[in-house]
Amino acid sequence: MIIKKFQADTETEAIMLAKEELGKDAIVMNIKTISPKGIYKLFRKAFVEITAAVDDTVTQQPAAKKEFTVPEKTGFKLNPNIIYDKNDSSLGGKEKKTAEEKNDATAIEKKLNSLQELLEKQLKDKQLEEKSEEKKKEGKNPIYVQLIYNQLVRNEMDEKYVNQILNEIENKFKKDASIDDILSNVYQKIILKLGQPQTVELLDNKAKLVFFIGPTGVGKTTTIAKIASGLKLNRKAKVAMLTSDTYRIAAVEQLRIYANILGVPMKVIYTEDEINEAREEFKDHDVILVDTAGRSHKNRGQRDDIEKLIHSVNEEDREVYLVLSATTKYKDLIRITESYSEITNYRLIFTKLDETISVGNIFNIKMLTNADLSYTTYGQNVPDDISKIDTQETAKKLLGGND
Ligand SMILES: Nc1nc2c(ncn2[C@@H]2O[C@H](COP(=O)(O)OP(=O)(O)O)[C@@H](O)[C@H]2O)c(=O)[nH]1
Ligand SMILES: [Mg+2]
Repeated sequence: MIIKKFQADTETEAIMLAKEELGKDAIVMNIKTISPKGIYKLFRKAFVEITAAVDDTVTQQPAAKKEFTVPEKTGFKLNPNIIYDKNDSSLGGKEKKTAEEKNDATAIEKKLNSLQELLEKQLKDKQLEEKSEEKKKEGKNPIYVQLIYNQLVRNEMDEKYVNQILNEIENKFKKDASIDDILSNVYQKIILKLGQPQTVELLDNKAKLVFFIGPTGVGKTTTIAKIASGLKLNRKAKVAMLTSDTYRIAAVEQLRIYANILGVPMKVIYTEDEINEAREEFKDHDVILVDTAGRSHKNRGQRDDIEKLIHSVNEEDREVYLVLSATTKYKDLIRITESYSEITNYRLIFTKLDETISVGNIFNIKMLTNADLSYTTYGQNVPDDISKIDTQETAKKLLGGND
């Protein structure tokens, strides 16, 4: 798809320019009358800007707009990726305007603005399209697959994994497969790859040690308070808390405040020996939640401390959760997960989902680490803003719009 803007004194002239350059198949996507503002009024009169496009990749014109609409029943909402039709009068592609239309200037302006937004989206799609040229050539249902590809990449899924999924499903389809078929297949693949979430499991007659590790500020302490509350209120578990985050006084105080509110005991541990003492002290408890300091990859001592602490507890008596913020850049998430992988296995908690619309990184990091997903948090409210990750909802968000 080639999309270009043409300016001329009149609409007809602008259209002629477009046809000259893009050929007779060029379609008009948007027409705008531009009145120069401020000082430019003195030098320029109003002119017309049209946006025209021609499809240079697909030989058969994918004219049927409705083919791109996802059937209601799937519940998916694809972002608009509409191929405009020059016969669609709502696009203003007519040569002559009636007097009423001219009077209704604000309504038209509104319409054009929203078209502009769609157009910008399309331009973005075009860039994504170029990246996936190869994919397109081999695809049996190139348009549908392309559409799904664009959507997943727009939601920040790594192209590597998007290709992997699409390669897995494509071959199974005949040429006449509907977008609904393909979509539900991709949806199922995503859910399968996200896997079964795992959350805190209690032991029969022993205290389970649950460690929370991860960078500073991602929400470890807040998440511990949320989980503690859930275990206490919903599961009637006897909860205790420890913290080894002794680098900042405020961090200790923060956990102490939550412990007081929840009415659970809390202790500060400085050494490996102290964790053993605390385990002895809380041996009649069901679960001991352990807060840790955000480990700096530069600080070797800090890293060794966490490693020692975790490995002082038998694997079957412990669970380790790596807490990550969904707002962290993909590159940084890769670096963080890799550095924690050096010291332990873990499950993944994603926090701050309320602060981002893209859930692609959840999928990416799941694929990269092959760790189990567990909880997501979506706000600062303790204890409400947490739940076990809903993989169906995540898959829908990946395939759907950003709302
Ligand atoms: N918006 C949002 N903020 C969160 C969420 N979880 C934690 N926070 C906030 O992030 C900040 C750091 O949280 P904290 O638990 O101290 O992080 P820690 O350093 O990893 O222990 C605090 O202001 C929290 O209220 C969440 O799910 N959404
Ligand atoms: Mg903390």
